[in-house]
Amino acid sequence: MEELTKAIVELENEKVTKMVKDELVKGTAVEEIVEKCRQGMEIVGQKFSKGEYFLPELIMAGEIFNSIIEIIRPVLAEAKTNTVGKIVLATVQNDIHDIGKNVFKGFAEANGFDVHDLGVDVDPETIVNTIKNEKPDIVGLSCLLTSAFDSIENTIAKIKEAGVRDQVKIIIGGAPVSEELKDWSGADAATRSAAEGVQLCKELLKK
Ligand code: B12
Repeated sequence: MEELTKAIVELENEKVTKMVKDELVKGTAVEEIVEKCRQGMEIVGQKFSKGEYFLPELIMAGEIFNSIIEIIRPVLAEAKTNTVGKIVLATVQNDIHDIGKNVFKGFAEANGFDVHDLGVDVDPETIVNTIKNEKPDIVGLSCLLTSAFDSIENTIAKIKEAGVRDQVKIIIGGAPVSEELKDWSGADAATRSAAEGVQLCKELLKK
């Protein structure tokens, strides 16, 4: 296992912070650093499933990742270019995970997207109203809980009902999403990676 991934799994906050800073000094791409950390979070999740870790460990892992985001934010801000499109972003209803969403937001902004972030546990009505008011090109929905898959489907159904479905492209992201989930829910794209998500958004703009 990568040292950085291992330090996340072992919840060594100070070590992780130092390693991320060292990687940046070495010139490692932010995407690569985030991926190593994401893998660590996946293992933390597996340990939680197996009963080796409990909620406090999950919370601690979340806090560690948030401090990583703070370190990489200025690097991403430097990369900022001209605006290429607008994204309305939210974690779906009944889901409060936001770390992956925030990573995607940072990557998207660094690639010229204007991101309107609605936060977590966002109900479909709020998303529909924001589409009407903000007129985004893309709606990004984050989901980490399989129990919140219905919220994705429900959100897209409400977007259709409101008559604004053909005004936006919809991308879903998060550890459990798949092509099957994309087809089932009626989204346009799906990914488990923020970096790939940005590429998909650029492609969606062309369609
Ligand atoms: C940290 C964590 C938490 C933290 C979240 C803190 C926060 N502010 O987000 C806390 C402690 C609050 C938490 C709570 C819970 N959690 Co939790 N959590 C995790 C954990 C360990 C890591 C998630 C994470 O941040 N990963 C790191 C990020 C960077 O990765 P990511 O989210 O996948 O995002 C990447 C991509 O997916 C993508 N992406 C993400 N969103 C989007 C959006 C778009 C538009 C795009 C393009 C891309 C994109 O970009 C990111 C970078 O590449 C996962 C394990 C896992 N495998 O994911 C469990 C996990 C998701 N949690 C789980 C559970 C069960 C819970 C709880 C129900 C626990 C409980 N008993 O209370 C609650 C849920 C509360 C709720 N209603 O939402 C389960 C879900 C199981 C399932 N079948 O659904 C998991 C899988 C753990 C496990 N293996 O059991 N959790």
